[in-house]
Amino acid sequence: MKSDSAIPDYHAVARGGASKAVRYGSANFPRTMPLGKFLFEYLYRRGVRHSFGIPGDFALPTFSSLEKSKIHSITMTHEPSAGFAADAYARVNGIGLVCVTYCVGGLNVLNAIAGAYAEKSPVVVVSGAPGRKDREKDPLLHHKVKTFETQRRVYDEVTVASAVLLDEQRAASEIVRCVEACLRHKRPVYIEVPHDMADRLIPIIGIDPALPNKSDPHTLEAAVRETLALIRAARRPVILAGVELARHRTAGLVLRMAERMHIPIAADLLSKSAIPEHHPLYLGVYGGAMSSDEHVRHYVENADLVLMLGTFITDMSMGFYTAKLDRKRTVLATTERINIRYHRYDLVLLGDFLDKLAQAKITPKTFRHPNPHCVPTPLAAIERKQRLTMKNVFRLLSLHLDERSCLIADVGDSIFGAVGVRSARQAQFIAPAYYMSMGFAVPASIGIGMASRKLRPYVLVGDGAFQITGVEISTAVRLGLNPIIIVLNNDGYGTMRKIRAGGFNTITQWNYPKVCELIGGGDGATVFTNSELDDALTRARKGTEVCVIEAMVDRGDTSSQLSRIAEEVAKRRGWKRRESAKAKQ
Ligand SMILES: Cc1ncc(C[n+]2csc(CCOP(=O)(O)OP(=O)(O)O)c2C)c(N)n1
Ligand SMILES: [Mg+2]
Repeated sequence: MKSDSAIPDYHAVARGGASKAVRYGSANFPRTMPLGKFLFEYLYRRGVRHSFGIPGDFALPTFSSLEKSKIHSITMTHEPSAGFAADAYARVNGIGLVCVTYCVGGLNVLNAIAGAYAEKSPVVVVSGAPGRKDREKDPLLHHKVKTFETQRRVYDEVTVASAVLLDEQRAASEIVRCVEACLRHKRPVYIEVPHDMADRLIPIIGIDPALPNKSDPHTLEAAVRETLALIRAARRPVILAGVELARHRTAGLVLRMAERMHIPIAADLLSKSAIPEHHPLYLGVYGGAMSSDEHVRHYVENADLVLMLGTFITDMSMGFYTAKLDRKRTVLATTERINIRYHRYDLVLLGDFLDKLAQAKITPKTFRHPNPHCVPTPLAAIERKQRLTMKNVFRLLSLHLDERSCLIADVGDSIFGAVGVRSARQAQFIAPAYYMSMGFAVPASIGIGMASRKLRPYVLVGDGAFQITGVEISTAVRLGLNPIIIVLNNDGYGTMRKIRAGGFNTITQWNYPKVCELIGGGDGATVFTNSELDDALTRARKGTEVCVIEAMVDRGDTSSQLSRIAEEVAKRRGWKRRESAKAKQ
């Protein structure tokens, strides 16, 4: 592919966030430091600039150290929101931080950290805790659940490393071990700071991080040779670019490989936007019945070789098992292993494997894009006054997003419909697309806003999910952030209703735009027609404050992706849809 200054810099997008050069190692620190000071100085050097959380008595000394550090501490309204904000921040920034108090705070944020674990987002959880002295006679202290170890043991299930800093001699090396594990595995870690330890002087010793792992050269060579032979023999190969490419910042390598070999690329729900969506080789989102369109589904399922690079195979991203991918024509390369057809190679690092593939010489394939003009068309005059539909919400958004936008989708039709959002100019996309925890999107917009002031967050959130964490916009107002929040009001739990109708899908109707009055900031509006949404989005984009746009859609109206998936889930679970009969519930 020719380089031309008029061609957008796809590689800059695929590289993701800037990698920060940091200097660390014992040599760069004084010989002793207060524990809290070292903790936040080390996190700062490893890229953390913001922390999200809520203090508590056991955490006050830790919060004082945080406040004195170069890290900006942001107090949120609720710990789950702090977790979602830190998760989204980590996805853009490369590492995130949550600071909370013992159990009431730590266990409150647990669900968000579980989501970060499931979707590989590198978040460090720092929790205050009862002091070393407090623990001596095992008293019943407030916030304690079962034993003083309870919170740490719970966290062991959702982290790749944990430490309780009760020993001055080992504190520095424990901090380094946890933070490095977070960065290496791109998964959360847990660091507990007893309140009487935060100000203690600790020796700064033994903190040189371990050397990075290396691939076994012979295994690497064999895996690459076999993959290249398959690529040479294939007439219609396709790349399924997975989320690990975004997390490990290796999408650029895959893009280079695709361009040299002329192989088209599809993403999945979790990795959407890891590969620039306006690239000429990009097909769309693949996910069986949930694919962004029939062209991409057809192309991937009829390919004679599917290179799944950094892909998580989940029920969600594979469209509830509607994906048709045959192992005998797939290569699945992840940070855990390389699977080629029916066998696997261990001891090969994904980055090394992709690097070798990107350098290989292969005669470019012939490829004709099946759907080159897939960007939605603007509203026709006749459509402007028509009532808003889910389909048109996603269509209008596609027309408004640009390279400075980050679309954040919450769980529900927001996420399913967003599969089909396709902007002519590359917008970023973030969603809890595997763990699927409601309430992610509004707080995530605060994380994104702090991670990059250049990105304007567009939040798509259902009325149900908004009721979980929507008031967090008060933090956005306080920080001077400007997310555009579209509340999709379909009168309750639309996704659930599609699968099984029942009174349990009913929620209280709020007057959503009025939330701005309650909070004392932001601009609220309700829209009923296509043109009203179009105009509200234009106004919001020109403005500089938080906007809450309540988009009224008919109950029962859904995106085509959700209709197909709901049908599939109900069928598999043997449920009959009684939606029309119980439409009033
Ligand atoms: C924290 C959490 N609780 C419950 C669920 C189950 N759930 C999935 S979608 C959904 C309804 C979402 O309603 P809404 O936000 O209004 O979006 P809609 O489905 O109407 O588009 C529920 C309850 C979940 N995924 N996460
Ligand atoms: Mg709803």
